[in-house]
Amino acid sequence: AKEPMRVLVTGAAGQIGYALVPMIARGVMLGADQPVILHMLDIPPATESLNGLKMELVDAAFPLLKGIVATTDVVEACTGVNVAVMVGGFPRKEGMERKDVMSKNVSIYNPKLLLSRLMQPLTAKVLVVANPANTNALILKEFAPSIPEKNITCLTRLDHNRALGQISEKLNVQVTDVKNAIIWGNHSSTQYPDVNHATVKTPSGEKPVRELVADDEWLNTEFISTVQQRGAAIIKARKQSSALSAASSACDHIRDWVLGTPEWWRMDDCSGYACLPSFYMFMGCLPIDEFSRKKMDATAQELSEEKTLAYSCLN
Ligand code: NAX
Repeated sequence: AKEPMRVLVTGAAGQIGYALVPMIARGVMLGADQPVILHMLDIPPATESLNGLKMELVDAAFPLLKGIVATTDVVEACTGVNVAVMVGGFPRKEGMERKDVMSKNVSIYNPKLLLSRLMQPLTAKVLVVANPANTNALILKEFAPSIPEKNITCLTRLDHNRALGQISEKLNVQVTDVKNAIIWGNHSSTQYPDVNHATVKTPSGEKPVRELVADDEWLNTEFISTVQQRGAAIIKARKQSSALSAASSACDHIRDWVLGTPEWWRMDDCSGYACLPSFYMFMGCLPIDEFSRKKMDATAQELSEEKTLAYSCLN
């Protein structure tokens, strides 16, 4: 039998945590034959709720779940983990400025304060989910040079999956038949969902999405804004932000990273940040038209502003 893998979920007592931990315990993230030990971290005000979650996990009797660490102690939570999903953070509340949220979150993701010495060995694969996800990942990377850069990523897979979902609905095809969509830039409303290279599997072979949709106007306007604004639409409908889709996409991200995938998908490594060089290197051979370039420049500009704001909060 395989050795259990230790998976840390920070902010486990929150909404995404509640959807995510059972998925991990069922093998959705690391495979149906991979035993796991869950490390769940939250802050002291969430202690009771974290314990309630632990009780539910015990009650669910997940065969793959070999242990549970539920704690508010960062060292205990981080020790020996193989995978770290960083969901813990402060959501923006009414009356709060962007800068207030940034300064709280940046301090959480500043490993000088928290993390750098804790990930031992430093081979853990880290996925930052908490917003601003790209910037939090950048802060983590910049202040924890001992964690290999390629091991720090952030979640854009939800946006990617949203793009696949929209195309699949529009064309009435299986979502698994839609391939090679790209999300460029920030996990925010400036992101650019790009289907210029995307295809759909049909009985007569792979066909470009643009050819099948045959409606450039829809692809260049409504499709893009629907994906960009999907998070806001969910908040409006549910009065709470996306949780199950975020949790499921986090599992997709880690699963494809650990187990591999033949598909294109965006695993933000936040290196170079505003220009994401290694991502561009991989994607560098793609032709980028003027429309796309403008959209990419706008989101790169936002990332660069966020970076400046984040640094001003640290000083
Ligand atoms: P919740 O507010 O329900 O949960 C957050 C949890 O984090 C709480 O239990 C809180 O006590 C805990 N927490 C706060 N500070 C902490 C710290 N220093 N250490 C450990 N835990 C801490 O939010 P939820 O809906 O679960 O969302 C979590 C984060 O995911 C938010 O920042 C949200 O914006 C972000 N999202 C990111 C997405 C993405 O695609 N990248 C999509 C979904 C989601 O909006």
